[in-house]
Amino acid sequence: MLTIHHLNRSRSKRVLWLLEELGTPYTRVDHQRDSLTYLAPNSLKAVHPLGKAPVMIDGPITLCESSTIVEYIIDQDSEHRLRPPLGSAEYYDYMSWCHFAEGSLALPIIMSGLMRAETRDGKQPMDGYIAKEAHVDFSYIETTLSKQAYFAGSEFTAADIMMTISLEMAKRAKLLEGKTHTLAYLEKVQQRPAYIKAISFG
Ligand SMILES: N[C@@H](CCC(=O)N[C@@H](CS)C(=O)NCC(=O)O)C(=O)O
Repeated sequence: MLTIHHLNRSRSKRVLWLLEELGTPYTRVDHQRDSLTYLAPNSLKAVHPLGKAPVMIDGPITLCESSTIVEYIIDQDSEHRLRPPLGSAEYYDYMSWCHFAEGSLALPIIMSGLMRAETRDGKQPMDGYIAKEAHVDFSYIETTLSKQAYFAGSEFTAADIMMTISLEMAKRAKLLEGKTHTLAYLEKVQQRPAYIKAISFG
């Protein structure tokens, strides 16, 4: 049975909604945001180092990222309902929108929320939020790369291509200082012939 760690007023609603649509059985564990900072409680950090919701646990598998959890749940469904057939044009539209939601769209929405908080004698100023996010995310990345060669384990995958470009931006923004494993990883993947060929195109 799947366990979903749910935080009130959060993206874990996506996962609960999907499970309800499919009628997939699950156990829900509730966590409550701090009423002042609106941050997640420490109980979520005990479940996953990012301390964010949603988190899904299924036996030995613990997953964060709502989009990954959504794919996992649909993979388990015998008819793979609510996902167009793999390889169809609709499937790639589906994938684009799933990535768009957390990739392109999240930034302007979060930035506009932060700008509003900043101009309202915010209890949680923008700098503090960004520093906290950067610390949590880059520590998580550093720990991951201290234990394994690539993001998805011992083999290079497209997840490394996705992450490398983001890490290059982070490095330019001086967010990787002191992150020795992450910097070594970057140097390693940047030596791949296909990477070198890709950057030769400008
Ligand atoms: N990209 C992640 C975002 C996870 C995330 O930021 N979750 C928020 C709730 S929507 C959270 O747990 N925030 C509490 C905190 O950062 O303390 C996903 O889609 O699951």
